[in-house]
Amino acid sequence: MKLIGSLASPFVRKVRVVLAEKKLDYEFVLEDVWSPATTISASNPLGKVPCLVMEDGGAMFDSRVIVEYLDTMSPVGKLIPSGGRERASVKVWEALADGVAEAGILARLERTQRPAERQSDAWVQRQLGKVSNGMKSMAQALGENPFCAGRQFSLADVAVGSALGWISFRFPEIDWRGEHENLARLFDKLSDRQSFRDTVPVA
Ligand SMILES: N[C@@H](CCC(=O)N[C@@H](CS)C(=O)NCC(=O)O)C(=O)O
Repeated sequence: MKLIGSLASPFVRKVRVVLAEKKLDYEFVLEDVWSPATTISASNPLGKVPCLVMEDGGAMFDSRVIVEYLDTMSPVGKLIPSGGRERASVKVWEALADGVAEAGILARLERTQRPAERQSDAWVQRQLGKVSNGMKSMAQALGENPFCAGRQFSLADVAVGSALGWISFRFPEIDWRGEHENLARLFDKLSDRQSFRDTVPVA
């Protein structure tokens, strides 16, 4: 199978970490979705990465669907509990982490993709407020637990690590490490894993 993605996207990173943790083989195809020459819409009509292209040519998106599928492909390193509250909890963590990254992306796009005179500072602040609230909520829910969803490494940690890594990469001025020491400890622990080391965001 083939993963179409970029080296900066937190959603692509989430999928790459899952592939590595589950020891699944794949070809990584880099795509610049912002280039006029991009062919991403041939695989994903929404024009976004990540997109997984399977052996039969079928394409799958978005990252939440892809990681759920990948977790069923091998019993190695199960990342999503099979049902009940445990499963829902991991999925809520993922939604929260993805939401933080999405809000950060919207704030950044406002600053990087629109002419200065048409940028809305109110919009940027609204999105950055979601980033800040989202991280506060993560820190509260994590408390002194070793991992996000209980005692075991799961997709919740993959999603949180990918989102926090992206925020540090694109918004180094946001001092989330100083505000939330428990999140910083978790992030440092996750960053030691080979799957995270191999996927540090690159511009
Ligand atoms: N909800 C999607 C979000 C994917 C996404 O926003 N990807 C960005 C890169 S970080 C993208 O491809 N953006 C291109 C665009 O919005 O046109 C997922 O989880 O896969």
